[in-house]
Amino acid sequence: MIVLTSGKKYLDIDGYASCLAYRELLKMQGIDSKFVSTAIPNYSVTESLLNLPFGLDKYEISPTDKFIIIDLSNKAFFENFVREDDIVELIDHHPGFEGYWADKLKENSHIEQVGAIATIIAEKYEQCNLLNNMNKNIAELLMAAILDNTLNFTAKATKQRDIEAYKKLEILTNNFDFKSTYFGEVQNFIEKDLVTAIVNDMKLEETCEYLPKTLGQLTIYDITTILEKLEIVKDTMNKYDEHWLINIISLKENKSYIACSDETVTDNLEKMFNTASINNIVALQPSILRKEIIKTALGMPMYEIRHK
Ligand SMILES: [Mn+2]
Repeated sequence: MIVLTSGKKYLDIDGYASCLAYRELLKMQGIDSKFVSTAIPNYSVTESLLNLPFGLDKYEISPTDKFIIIDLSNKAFFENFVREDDIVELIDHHPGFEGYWADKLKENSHIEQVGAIATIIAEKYEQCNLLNNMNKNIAELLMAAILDNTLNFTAKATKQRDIEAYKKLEILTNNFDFKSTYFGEVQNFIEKDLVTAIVNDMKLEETCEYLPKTLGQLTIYDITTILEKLEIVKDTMNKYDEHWLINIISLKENKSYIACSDETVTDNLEKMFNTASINNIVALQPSILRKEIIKTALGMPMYEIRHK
C-alpha cells in the first residue's frame, strides 16, 4: 500500500488538502493509497472542510508500505511510522533539505519554490489530463490551501503558477466567492479559540542562532481582536519556552506582526529585517511567512561563518 503523509507535529490545509487530492488522483489512475496522519489538522482546515466526504484514513501501517511525503522535507518531523528507505516520492516547498533529497530520491524529489504544494498537485491533475475530472470538494480544498499558504497571493513565495492553478480551480468549482467564505470561517475559529489556534500552528524547530526554537504563526484576515488579546498569546507561548516568537499575519493590511518573548529575540529580528520594534513586536509590510523568516535567518552572515 502507498501511504500519503505529512508532518507528525503539524498538519495545515496545504498538507491536508494535497494528501487528499493526491490520493484521489492516484485512485483515478487505479492506484490504491491511504492518507495517514497522527497530527491534528490546525485551524486552517476549517470545520466545513473537515466535514467534507473526504478525510483521513484509518489504516494500520505494514512493513511493505511505501511512503509519499507531502509538504515536508525535514526528517525531524516525519511521522514515526515512516521508514526513510521506503519513501518513493517527496513533494515540498520548505527550504533547507533540497540537496539531501535530490541525492536520495533523484527525480522523485520535488522540492520547488512555489506558494503551495496544492498548486503542484493541481498541476499533476492537469499533466494527467484529469483536471476536469477533479471532484469539486477536492478542488475547494486545494483552493483553500493556495489561499492560506500564499496569504491570499500576497506572500513573497507566491508564484504565477499558484495564481493560475487557483483560477483553474475556481472555474472548475464555479465558486467565485470561495475566498470570503474561507477566510471568514478561519477568522471565526481563531477568535473563538485563540489558544487552540496557536497551539495547533506551533513549530518547534532548531534552525540557527538568529531564531528561538519555538516559532508560532497565526494567519487571520482582521488582526484587531488578536492584538486586544495579546496577553493570551504571550501566556500560551510562554508555556512552551522562555524564548519564542509568533508571526501574526494580517491579510487585510498585508502586514506581519512578529511578537517576541524578549529583547534578545527582538534584537535578532531587527538585525535580520533592518527595522525597529515597538514593545517587542517587529512589524513588517508586506507580510512574511514563517518559512520565509527561517530562510532569512539561514542566510544571515554570522550563520554562514560559524557553519563553514
Ligand atoms: Mn505548504
